[in-house]
Amino acid sequence: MVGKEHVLTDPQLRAGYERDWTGRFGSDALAVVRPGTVEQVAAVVALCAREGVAIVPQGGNTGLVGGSVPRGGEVVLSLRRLRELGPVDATAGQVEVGAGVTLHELQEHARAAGMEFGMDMASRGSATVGGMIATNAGGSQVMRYGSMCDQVLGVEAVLGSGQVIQRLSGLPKDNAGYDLVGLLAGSEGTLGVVTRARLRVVPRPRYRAVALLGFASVEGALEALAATRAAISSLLSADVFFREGMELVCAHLGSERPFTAAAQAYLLLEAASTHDVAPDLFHVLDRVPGVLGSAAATEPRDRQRLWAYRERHTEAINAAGIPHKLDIAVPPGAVAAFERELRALLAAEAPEARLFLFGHLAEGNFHVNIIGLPPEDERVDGLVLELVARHGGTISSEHGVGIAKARWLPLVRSEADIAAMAAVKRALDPALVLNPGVILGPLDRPA
Ligand code: 2HG
Ligand code: ZN
Repeated sequence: MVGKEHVLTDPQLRAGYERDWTGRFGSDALAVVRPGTVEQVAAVVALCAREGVAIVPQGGNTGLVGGSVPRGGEVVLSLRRLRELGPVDATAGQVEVGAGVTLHELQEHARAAGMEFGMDMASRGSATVGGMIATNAGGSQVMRYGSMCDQVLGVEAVLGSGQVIQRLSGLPKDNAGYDLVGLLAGSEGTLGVVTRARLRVVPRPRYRAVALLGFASVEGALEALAATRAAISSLLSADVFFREGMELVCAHLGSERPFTAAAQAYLLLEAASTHDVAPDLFHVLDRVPGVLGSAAATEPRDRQRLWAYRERHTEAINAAGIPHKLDIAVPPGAVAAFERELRALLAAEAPEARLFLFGHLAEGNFHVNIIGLPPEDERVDGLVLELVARHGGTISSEHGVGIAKARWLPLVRSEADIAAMAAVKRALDPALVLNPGVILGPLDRPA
C-alpha cells in the first residue's frame, strides 16, 4: 500500500519512532508505516481496522504524555511524509499544508510571504502541524492568538473506519452541521488521523521587544503581567520560571545569569507588532513595583539569548534525569497559592525529589517537572493533580492527556462528560484501533 521501503520493521530503523523525547515512554512497534498520501493513510487505517491492529499516529515525536509512541505491538503511523506547503493566501489570511510540515517550516513559509503563523514553541524544529492539531498545542503566544484549535480553519482527516472527511473550504463562517474540525483538534489521534490542514496566518510583526524581570515571588510577576496587559495591546508572551530552573539552565548551558540580583520568580515578556513596541513596553515596565533585576532586548540575537533561559528548561531537565511531567493549568487567582502548596506537598511527600516549575503565566499553565522519582512511581503525580483539581484547574493544559494522565481524567471531567466522549470515540473509531488507551484509558473492544 505504501511501498515496501516505507514499512520499517528493522528494530534499528524503528528505534527513533518508538521512544519519546524524555525517555519515559515507549515500547516496540509492530512496524512503522510511512504513507505519502491521504489515500495511503486511509488504506492503512482501513486494513488495521479490519484486522483489529492498533495504530499510534505520530508526527514529529515531540509529545510528552506517551500518546505518540507505542505501548507494545502497535503500528506507528508516521505522517511526516505529508509535507506539502500550499500558497499563502494573503486576502483570506490562510495557508493549506500537509500534516507532516514542521512548525518551523510553516513559520518560514508564512514569513516568506510577508505573513506570520501565530504560534511558537521550543519544539518548532520537529513538532508537526498534524501533531499540533491532534494535541491542540499551545506554546508561548496563546495569550495573543489562542491555541492551535484557534488557528485551524479546516482539516482533511481519516476516521477510524478508513473514511476520509475533507473540510478545507476555508470559509470562516460555515455552520453546516457539527464542528468536526473542532472535535478533531485535541482528540490526540483517538478519533481520526489529520492529513492536511487549512490554517490562519496573521500580519507579520516586524518589531519585537523582550524583557526578563526578576521578582521575590510569583505575586510580583502576576502584578507585572496585569499592569502590562492592561496598558499595551501588543503583548505576545508572558512566560514564567523560577530560581531552580534559572540555575539549572545556566549550569547546563555554561552561561551567566542575565542579571546578578537574586530573584525567586522570573517573568519573560514579549511584545510584537507592525510598529515599534519597545518604547511602550519599557515605559510600562519602568513603573512596575518589586522588580529586583531586569534585562531587555530588541535585536533578534539578544531576544533569543533571553528566551533561551526559558526555552531550554526542557533539555536541561532531561540532562539532569528522567522527569515526571505534569502540564497543568490553574485560574490566575489560584496561581500563587498553588505554587506555595505544591512546594509544601513535595517537601512533605518526596523530599528527595527536585521540582522545576515553568510555563505560560497568562494562562496559569505550569509545567510541573519533577526529577528524582522512580519513572514508574506515580504516587506523587496523583497528589499533584489532586491539588490542581482542588484549585479549580485542569490536568491537561497544552500537551494532552495521552497515556500519562488518562487515569486522572475523572478529577476534572464528570461521568456524563466521559460517557459522551466515549460515545464519540465509538462512533468515529468503531473498531477502537486509533491510539487505544489515550485520553479515555482502556475501552471494551467490540465483540
Ligand atoms: C514548554 O513550554 C513546553 O517549553 C515543554 O510545553 C514543557 O518540558 C515541559 O514540561
Ligand atoms: Zn509549554
